[in-house]
Amino acid sequence: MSSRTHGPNILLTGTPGTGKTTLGTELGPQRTGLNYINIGDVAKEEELYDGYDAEYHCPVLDEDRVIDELEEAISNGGNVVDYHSCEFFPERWFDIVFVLRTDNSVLYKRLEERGYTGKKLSDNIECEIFQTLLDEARESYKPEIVHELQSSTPDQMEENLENIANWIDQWKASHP
Ligand code: DAT
Repeated sequence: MSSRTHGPNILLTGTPGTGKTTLGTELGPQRTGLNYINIGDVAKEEELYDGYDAEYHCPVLDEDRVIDELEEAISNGGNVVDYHSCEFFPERWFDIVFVLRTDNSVLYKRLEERGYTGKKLSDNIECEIFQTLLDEARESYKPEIVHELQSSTPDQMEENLENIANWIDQWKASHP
């Protein structure tokens, strides 16, 4: 069983460009005392890859090694984890899951600005239209811990930050 000595574990998921990194970084140590973990960055630093995806021109994440790498930190609690997929994490890792959602036209602009074009751009927009990550989260975790958050505007970003910070305070108060 996990001890959660350092607080709750939060998963931020959603289509690339919906604001996970921005929200996770803002929530990080200064504001909430929680540790921010970007799975993509961890994989890059530790080279946790298993082959190369020729279609998307990117390395394939070695999910088992990611889990081994983070198991200890996660079981101590107090983490905000950011990744655009969620079904391969152990269900017991997370106390709450937030799925960020963005209006298609807004997301399109953000991904274009990031340099996405062609199939990579259209596949990610489709991923958002078909709410792929929301469905994946609802299938992988208890539906009552999965929450959809709108993340199209700066006001929504600020509102999400406040709501999550409040949730963390309440969790800490009820787990002394
Ligand atoms: P992700 O980590 O999900 O790929 P990001 O945090 O890198 O997304 O955000 C992508 C870009 O969009 C970045 O320039 C910040 C901006 N952004 C994200 N959420 C936003 C919001 N709710 N309002 C305005 N801009 C936002």
